[in-house]
Formats: sequence, C-alpha cells, structure tokens
Amino acid sequence: MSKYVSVTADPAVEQLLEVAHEKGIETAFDRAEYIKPCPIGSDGVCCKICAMGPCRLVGKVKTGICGATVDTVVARNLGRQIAAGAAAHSDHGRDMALALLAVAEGEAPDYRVRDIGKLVEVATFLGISVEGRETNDIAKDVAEAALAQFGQQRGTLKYLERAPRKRQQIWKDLGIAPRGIDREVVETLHRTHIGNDQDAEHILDHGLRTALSDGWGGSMLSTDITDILFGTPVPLTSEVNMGCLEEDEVNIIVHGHEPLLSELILMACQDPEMIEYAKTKGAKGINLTGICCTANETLMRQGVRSAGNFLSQELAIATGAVEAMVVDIQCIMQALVGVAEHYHTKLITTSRKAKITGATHIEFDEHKAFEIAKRIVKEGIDNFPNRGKAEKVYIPNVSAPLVAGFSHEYLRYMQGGYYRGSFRPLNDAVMTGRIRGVAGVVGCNNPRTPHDYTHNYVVQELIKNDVLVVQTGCSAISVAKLGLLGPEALDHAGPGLREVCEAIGIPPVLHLGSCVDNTRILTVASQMATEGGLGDDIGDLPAVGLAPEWMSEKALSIGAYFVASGVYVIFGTKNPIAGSEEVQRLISEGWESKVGGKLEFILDPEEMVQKTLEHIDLKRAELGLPEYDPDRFGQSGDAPLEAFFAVPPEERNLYSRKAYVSGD
Ligand code: MSK
Repeated sequence: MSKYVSVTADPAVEQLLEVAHEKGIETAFDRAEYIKPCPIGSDGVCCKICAMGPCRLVGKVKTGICGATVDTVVARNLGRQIAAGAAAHSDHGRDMALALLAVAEGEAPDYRVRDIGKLVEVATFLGISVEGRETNDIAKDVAEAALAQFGQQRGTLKYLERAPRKRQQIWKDLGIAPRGIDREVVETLHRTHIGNDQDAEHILDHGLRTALSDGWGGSMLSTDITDILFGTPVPLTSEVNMGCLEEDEVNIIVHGHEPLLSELILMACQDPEMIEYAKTKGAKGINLTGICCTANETLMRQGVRSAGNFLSQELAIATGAVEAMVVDIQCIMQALVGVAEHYHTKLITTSRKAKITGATHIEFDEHKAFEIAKRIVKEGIDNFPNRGKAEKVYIPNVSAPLVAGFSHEYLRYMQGGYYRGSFRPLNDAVMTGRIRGVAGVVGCNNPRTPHDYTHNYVVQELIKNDVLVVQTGCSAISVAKLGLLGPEALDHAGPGLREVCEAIGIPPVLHLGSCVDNTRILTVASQMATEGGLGDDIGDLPAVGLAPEWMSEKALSIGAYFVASGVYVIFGTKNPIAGSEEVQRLISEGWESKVGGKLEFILDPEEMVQKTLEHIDLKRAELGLPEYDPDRFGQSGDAPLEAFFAVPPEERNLYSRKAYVSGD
C-alpha cells in the first residue's frame, strides 16, 4: 500500500505524490510534515499588532506589554481573520460589479448580459425600474447600486432584506446590521489596532457584523452579478479529477476564484482558429480544466471539468501534462512556481492584485478580455511541443462523473415548475421526517488533516442519516471525486432522503457553487424559513453548517456569517482560538444567546457528525416535528403500483407516492 494513502483520500493525488517524491519535488504534504505549527500562534495567543511585541501570552505571561489580556488578543486575532476573509470575498464581488458596469457602458465588448431574467429580478429587488428600459441601462444601474453598497456609510445593506424579517430584527436589535461593506472591514482593522477595542465580546460582535457584510453583502451581490453576466446555473453533468487531463491535447488549467477571465479562456479554447493552431503543434485539441473555485464557477455554468481541489494544485503540474496553469486570485500556492520549474508547465498570473515571483504575468483587462484570453491560450499551445522533453508524463486514470449547477432558483423551479416553484416539497419532507434536516458542508483542504477524508466521511454519514447536504467550494470537489455528486449517491442515502430525492429528481448532495456562492445556501435557508412549517427564521431550521477541513480566513468569515444568520457551525482541522476559554465560550454560548447560531471547533469527524445530528434533532423537537425515525420511510421506488393507481389521478404524484404504502 502506498505510504500516501494516509495523507489523502484521493487516489489520483496519492499516485502523483509518489511521482513527485521520485522526482524529489516537495509539496504542501511534505512541508506539513516538517513545518510544525507554532503552538503559540496556533492557539491565537501571539499578539503582533505593534512593535512592542510580538507578545507571546503563554505560561506565566498573562498579558502583553500593553496589558492586553489573552481573551483580547485571541478575539482580536479572530476578528482580523474574519475581516480579511470578508475583504477577499467582497473585493471579488466589487470586481464583478465593476465588470458589469464596464459591460453596460460598452467598454467590455467581449461580455454581455446573458441572464436578462436574473438582471430584471435583481434590479427589481434593488428598486431599479425596468419597464421599457434597455438591458444595458438596467445593468448600469444595478452595477452602480451594487458598488454603492461598498462605500455606504449610513443605513444598512440592501441585501439584508433577503433574510427573514425576524432575522433582520435580531440584527437591528443587536446593532450588528452592517452599514456598508468596506466600512465594517475597515472598522474591524481600526478596532483591533493597538490601544483600541479591548473587550473580547465587543470585538467579536463586530466580527459578526463584518462577516454579515460579506455574506449578505459582497458575496451575495457577487453571486447575483456573476449569474447576470454568465447565466444562472442549471443542473449539468461533468467530470472531476486528474483523469480529466488529456494525454494528446493541450491542457490548460484555470485556478483561483474569479470567472471573468476563465469564461473567456473557455471561449478561446473553443475557438476553431485556436484549435487548428493547436493541431499544427501536434495536439489533437485544447482541453480546459479547473482547480479550486475558478473550477467551480466554470463547472457550474459551462460544465468545464475539474482537475481537483486546493491540495491537488501542485500535483496537477506533477502529471507533466499541463501546458499552462492560469491563476487569478485566492488560494493559489506560491509553491506552484517551484513545482512548475521541474516541468514544462507555464504558471501564468493574471490579476492586477496577485503577482507571484517567478511566474509569467499576463494582466487581465476586461476591456480586451478575449484578446488576452487568446494570448494566454496561445502560450499554452506553444508550450505543447515541450511536453515530455524533460519529464515523464503520468496522468492517473482516475475520474468520476458528477452533477453540478444547483442554484436556489433551480431548486425552487424543480419543486413545482416555472409557475408554482416553491420550497414546499422540501419543507414538507423535513416536516414529515423523510428528510431529517439539512447540512451545508463547505470549505477547503488543509494538509494538517488527511486530504478529503473528513469531507467524505461527514457527507457520507449525513446522507446515510437522511440529512440533505448542500455543498460549495473544495468540499464539493472532494465528494465529487468519490462519486457522491451524482445519482449513484442515492445508494448511500438513508431511505427517507432517497425517496424524496428520487421523487424530485435530485441527488442527495447538491453542488451550489464556489466560495462566494455560499450565499446561495443563505438564500435557500431564507426561502425555507419563509415557506412555512419550519418556523419563521433561519435559526429555526433543523440545519447545521460544517467546514471540516478549513484553512482560509474566508472560511472564518463564512462561518461567522452563518452563525450570525442563526446557524450552528462546526469547523474541523484546528481551533485557532484554543488559547482562550472565554473566547470559545463567547462564540458558542455567547453568540447562541444573541443570534441563535454558534461556532464550535470540533476536530473529531465522528463527533462532528454526532453533534450535527443532535442539533438537527433538537431543532426538530423545538419545532414540534415528529421525532426522526430511520425506519419510518423507505420503500422508495418500490411502492406497489396497485396502491398508486388506487389514488385519483389528480392526487397522484411521485412525491406522495410513498404515502400510499405507509398510510401517512
Ligand atoms: S477555493 S477558500 S481552498 S474552499 Fe474557494 Fe477551496 Fe477554501 Fe480556497
């Protein structure tokens, strides 16, 4: 057995780690072995916000030089991490809004509004008139209204109105309704500067406000605008893992988060002229795949195949089959430069915000996007003849089919069609106990925990226990590799969940998109809460959020905005606030008493699942729903046809088919 089986659940990554090892190439897996985490920073008790320190608050040292306590230092560090995550997501959203503005003003001729329906819906929500107006005029107003949310100084963010009324009132009463996106991030940085906010609870409450400005602000508008520009996702099939790389084609991988360039790179890869050019270089064609959330963006809308998730990035280059890895923003390892040096692969940075020393920089500009995309693709094609000259090509024959593209709009549609779309069937299924509850499983990989294991374990256990799972980010790619993002996953689902999924026609694990698309989960939760029967707030739902293998500051912002929205959130891997029992209490019991949601760091996967199920059952009991009984439902698909036809035709539908058998 390979020695790498203990560090990854992904057989392709396992094989490529062997390849890398043979060539003496170091990866994040190796570095995680010999770089031991600093125990002081790890617990959040290192303060380095001024030049008197850094102060390490360990042992007998109970305060920093300025007198800052452990609780203050730990809370300040967490607050800053949340702010950094919120800034990253929201700045991505800002770029989407700027791109929409450029399109509307005719300055980005290679783009157009692809989803006019969504544009009209968003414009109407923002109070922008649409009657008799040109598409681009509406788009201009939408872009400007979105951009205004960033710099708004007073009032509250418009997108908060998408939350249930009760939730909005909680935010208002607590004074944590964000005023403007940038304002809350800046205020966190100000509050956590030396000698300012030194009350852990006060700092953490502003952390919630800052996170809300991301979830119900920058990220939410980013998802909206991306849908407007590139289309609202609908289910489609695709494939995931290293087997998506092609032996005889030019392989280009897009990696990062923004879809602006990658959508155009896809167009360039499909351009007959470029394909012909690739053939002149000896390739049969051009194969575009993705990594991380740029992959998720292009997968969700265009079905572009995904080569892997966060910890796959270095190993994709180790196949020796990648002509160009094109990166934009976020989650891009600097180590890619070093790995690429062993191969012919060109690492191409494209964002004006993200250069990497040693990489080729071809700056993206939406005003001449297609021209730049073609230039980048040409770089890849020109590099094809260099493949295999110095290195052996090894593409693991590992891939899995998947279904992606579940937007909240489509989930509504599939539960009633165009005119009667709703969340009624889903709510009813939860109320009867066919579906025990809902879990959002999201987030990154982290080499401090075996790659993909916890994602896969948690998701399998939850669906086995009749919990419907919604996913985003690298977590979705992880379970896709295992084959759980498709109908085959029904074989692993509990009987009640299976029954509902078969009736509606969905898999038990739904891929909702990239990191910023966690806001789709907020929207689904909001619509379930307002549909009726499951309380009247997100906090009432039998639902839990999990980030089993998180690593990025963005994950902390996501976790905090789900908590502020009333959700119990569980993070795995490591506890960055372990140094303060008081901060741990404040973000669990403390936040729960204020906003109904709480954040806990639970490192044991079994305990994660157990706590999730306990919480779901607790919420069911609070709602007065029947106790979950795994044996109550479950002869899905095999209900006697006589029983089915004994029911008047107008009352027959697949959803209620089981009822004819069980007598419910
Ligand atoms: S890419 S933030 S490693 S999910 Fe969105 Fe994956 Fe986490 Fe990056």
